[in-house]
Amino acid sequence: MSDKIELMRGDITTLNVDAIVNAANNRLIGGGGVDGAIHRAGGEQISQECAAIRRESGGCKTGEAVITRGGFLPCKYVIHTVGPVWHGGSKGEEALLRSCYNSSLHLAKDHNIKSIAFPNISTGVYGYPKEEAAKAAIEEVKRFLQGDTSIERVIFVSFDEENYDLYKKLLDKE
Ligand code: AR6
Repeated sequence: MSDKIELMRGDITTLNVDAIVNAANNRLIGGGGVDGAIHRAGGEQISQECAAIRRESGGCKTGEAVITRGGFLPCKYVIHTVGPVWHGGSKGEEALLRSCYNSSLHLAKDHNIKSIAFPNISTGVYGYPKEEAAKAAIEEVKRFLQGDTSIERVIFVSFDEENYDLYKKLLDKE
């Protein structure tokens, strides 16, 4: 495993890192899953900054990422990215999912972020198959880290056991 990549199981909102990534929706209005947990724990600052982005640009396109501060969360920033809804794989889902990781890491670099935690984007209500999602996520992060020395820590956070076991298997293979 790359010494910059870590895996943990648990709730991403508890992490004391520079940035956590949110699996958001296009309107940045909060929702269920990890998005709901982040908005609940982070409070008003996050929803107000999301509202400002919505007024300015309509929200966030699928595969892209925007940034807010962390409100009451222990992290400094939240990077909101919107994963693809799984439609069977022929609607560009993989490229969009890869783009979520890549856009989030670029935004992190632009904000001088050294440590960043990712949830398993799209693998909840958006229905992306977990193993394919994990492979794409790990490949994108590694590719980015190969060309970049500013980010020191990337943490994959799995909430459910199935995702955790998949990441463990894939990362241990390295
Ligand atoms: N910490 C880390 N991971 C979590 C947490 C948590 N607190 N809670 C859930 N997960 P999902 P999506 C995991 O559904 O599929 C929202 O309503 C969960 O086990 O949160 O990208 C948004 O507003 C799963 O593996 O996101 C969008 O409308 C992963 O997070 C939509 O859901 C992603 O599941 C986005 O769907």
